[in-house]
Amino acid sequence: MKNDYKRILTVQDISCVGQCSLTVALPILSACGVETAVLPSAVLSTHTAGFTGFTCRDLTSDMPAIIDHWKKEGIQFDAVYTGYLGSAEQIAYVKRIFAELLKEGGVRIVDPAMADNGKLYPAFDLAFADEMKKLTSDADVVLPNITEACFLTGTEYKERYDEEYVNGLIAKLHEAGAGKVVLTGVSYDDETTGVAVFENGETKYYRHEKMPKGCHGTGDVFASAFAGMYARGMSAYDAAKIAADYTLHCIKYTSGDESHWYGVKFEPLLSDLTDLVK
Ligand code: PXL
Repeated sequence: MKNDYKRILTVQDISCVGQCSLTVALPILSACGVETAVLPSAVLSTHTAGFTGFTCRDLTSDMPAIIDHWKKEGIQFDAVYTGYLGSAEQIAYVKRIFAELLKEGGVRIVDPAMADNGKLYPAFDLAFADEMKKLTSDADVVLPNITEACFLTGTEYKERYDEEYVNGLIAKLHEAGAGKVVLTGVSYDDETTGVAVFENGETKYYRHEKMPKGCHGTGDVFASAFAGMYARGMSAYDAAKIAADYTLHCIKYTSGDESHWYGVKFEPLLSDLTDLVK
């Protein structure tokens, strides 16, 4: 019998509270119907975007023994999806995972979660962005937002831009080595936003309604839904469309609740995904 039950590994931190990284990736990937393995890169009490005084235990030194154990057990993955990573050393371990733990034909999905709104997240500097650039060059699919794409390609960040600017970012990412590019938060007007997806030599744009206010954690919701659907064998465009619709639904469901500033209420809407894969 052909084994089409896909197994994905996701490598990112656990922010214990805050609805991002692994607390989002694990349920969403599972809802996409893929067996989900996790490699936590760090444990933080909360995410770093808005909370103060958070704790952080770096788990980098556990990573080589975990990789070695999986190798010894002959454990391999159909896909590896990386999110928020904490250091150049962790990026080096991810490269090892790509080389040693992927099945033949397995896919490397990199969300270079490190920046938004023109700025790097507080924990990162330009040296880290350079290391991330090398990881995205190894990826089969890279999922940056516009800010991250700018840092990865040395392009000036712009709030307003045209298709030529977007195509330029995509071309530079592809020339640097990324197979497919899924550029998120691509917005040409005040009412709509969308995803520009480059695959098989062409770029397609999926446009949808833009909510007046963004929410923290939407990048992780999008990337996880994308990775789950892509790992199932969908095209990047179809996976991006599903992920964008789901993310928008989550933002709408969360909007108006000022007390929920730290993340999106994605849990009650997981059936959007499970219904698609039944
Ligand atoms: O959502 C990305 C993310 C993941 N993990 C941590 C973060 C952030 C964004 O700020 O701080 C720890």
